[in-house]
Amino acid sequence: MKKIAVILALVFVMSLALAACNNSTPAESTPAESTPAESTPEESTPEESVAEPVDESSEEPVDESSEEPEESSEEPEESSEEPVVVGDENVALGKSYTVTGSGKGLILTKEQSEYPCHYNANLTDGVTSPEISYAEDVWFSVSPNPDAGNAPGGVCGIVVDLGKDTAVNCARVHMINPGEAGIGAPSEIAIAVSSDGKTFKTVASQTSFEEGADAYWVDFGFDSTNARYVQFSFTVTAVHNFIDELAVIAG
Ligand SMILES: [Ca+2]
Repeated sequence: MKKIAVILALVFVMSLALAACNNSTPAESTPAESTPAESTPEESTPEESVAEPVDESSEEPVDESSEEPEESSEEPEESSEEPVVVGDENVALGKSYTVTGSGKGLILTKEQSEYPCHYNANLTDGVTSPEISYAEDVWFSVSPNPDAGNAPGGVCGIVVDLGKDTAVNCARVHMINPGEAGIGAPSEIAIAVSSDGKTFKTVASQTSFEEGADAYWVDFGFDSTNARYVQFSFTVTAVHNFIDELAVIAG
């Protein structure tokens, strides 16, 4: 009987031990469950990394699509500016003009100067020269010469009368600056427009010009405006500033 009692006691003790083990197992499994809980943020990390490429892929097409309309929107702007330069209706052709100072190009006789000259080319006859020449009236000298010049105070104003209010958007000056014989470029050319010939509004200007053996056009584009009078103002310091044609483009 004692043996049986001892066996029963052992069995009881073992069952207690097993019960303790069973209780501790779920206790240990709790942190084990927390482990997958910790892995949850890990799982969210791959989700974020997955979301990133999605965002990138979604941004790329958005950027491309957004750039395309911008480019396409620039094209019409460029094309709308082209007519300013390529317009071929010169509404100043054959029109009259006034010049400050002497009222004409620089003309000096032998009595007036050791360098006599006759630089009084017609500025609205449509005739231009591709190169430098000192022959009579091939070029028109804008000059601050105090005796016979047309730029009193260093500024020459030439006003072309178009005859009536006209929609214009570009003024042009044909000029040459070989950098020799006292021929320089103006320090500034400004364009102003008016309907009454009294009140002028400056619409364009330029302060830097080429130097070289070839003549060239300088274009002054501006927003289309109605004007009858177009003033070309030349600020000069050199003895001669050669021009031979002024044009005003309709547009
Ligand atoms: Ca001419």
